[in-house]
Amino acid sequence: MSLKLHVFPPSPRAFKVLFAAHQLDVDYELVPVNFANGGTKTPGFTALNPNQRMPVLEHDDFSLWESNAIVQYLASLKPESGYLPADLNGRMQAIKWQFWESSHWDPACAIYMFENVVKKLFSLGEPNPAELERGRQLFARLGPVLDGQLGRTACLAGPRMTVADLSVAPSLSSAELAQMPIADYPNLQRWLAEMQALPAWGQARALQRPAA
Ligand SMILES: N[C@@H](CCC(=O)N[C@@H](CS)C(=O)NCC(=O)O)C(=O)O
Repeated sequence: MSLKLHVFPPSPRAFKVLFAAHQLDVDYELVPVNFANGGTKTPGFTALNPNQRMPVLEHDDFSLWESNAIVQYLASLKPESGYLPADLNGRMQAIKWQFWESSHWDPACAIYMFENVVKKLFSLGEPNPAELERGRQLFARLGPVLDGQLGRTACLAGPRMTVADLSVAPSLSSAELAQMPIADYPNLQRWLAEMQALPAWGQARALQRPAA
């Protein structure tokens, strides 16, 4: 198999590319990389991504880092899916949400993940209340943006699923565990339930938490 995804499956950023690969029906080989054991710091991995971060895609002699770029690449392999819309306006609406995810949504969700999940997992001490408050403030600003959009359209960039949904929903793949405050957002919850009902979500979930 020539397409490889180098991932640490428990991470939401790994979940994102795994969910995308399954939803788009792209064949891949999962190459586990554990950053907790220095797996992203080896010379081989550093040659693939000088940032020493996963996920990384390798396809024959091509490699790519940044999870949202990987999602776009996977969608480009399946143009008939329409997940990266052919029309310029539709495509830019979808890509806009990927930029929003990288710039705003992922950093806010990552605070909850780190404080409430990662610290426990790696015995890094108690959650920091000041950090959780920073997360709460960011989430209070971003939640209404997402919820408002999902009140207007079935999917994030319109009536059909696109790379926007593939990129934004995975930050919520451990929402309960991370105690993210999603209760007040009914449209977000409706959309998340729809994403969770997809077989691809279940397949990525099985890789994220094999024992769950
Ligand atoms: N913006 C990047 C973020 C990637 C990232 O931060 N990956 C983390 C794990 S979730 C990582 O590999 N960290 C390893 C380290 O910091 O040593 C993306 O979306 O791909």
